[in-house]
Amino acid sequence: MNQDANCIFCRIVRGEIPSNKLHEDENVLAFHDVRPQAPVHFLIIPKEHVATLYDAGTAQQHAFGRMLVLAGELARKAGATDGFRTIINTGKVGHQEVYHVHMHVLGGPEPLGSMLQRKK
Ligand code: DGP
Repeated sequence: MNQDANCIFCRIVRGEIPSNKLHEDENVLAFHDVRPQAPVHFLIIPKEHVATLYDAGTAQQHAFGRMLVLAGELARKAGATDGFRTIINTGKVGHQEVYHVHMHVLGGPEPLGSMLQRKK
């Protein structure tokens, strides 16, 4: 599996940086965001290092499909039972901070919050 020695999220996958995990399987990991923007805010990532959605290909189809399939199940378990937002930031214009693909899942009573406004 492709990994990047210095990537923060690869280091979380390897257990070198602690995270508050919601789910782990062969291909994906889900953990709470360290800077929550909503009452429920977690990230789902592929375990393989893929920097951005620009770098995605058929090799990632299974893991990326798994990320989408897990979003609702994990959102419900985390307490977001009335809906949620999914956001994948890509590149500079997309305000991507961590260059390892991740899907934000934001829910709870006020999930809109500052996520779409921040950094403007
Ligand atoms: P962005 O790349 O802008 O889509 O967002 C990156 C998110 O990653 C941001 O909401 C904060 C979160 N984050 C960054 N470093 C860590 C970390 O070490 N642990 C956890 N749990 N979240 C992190």
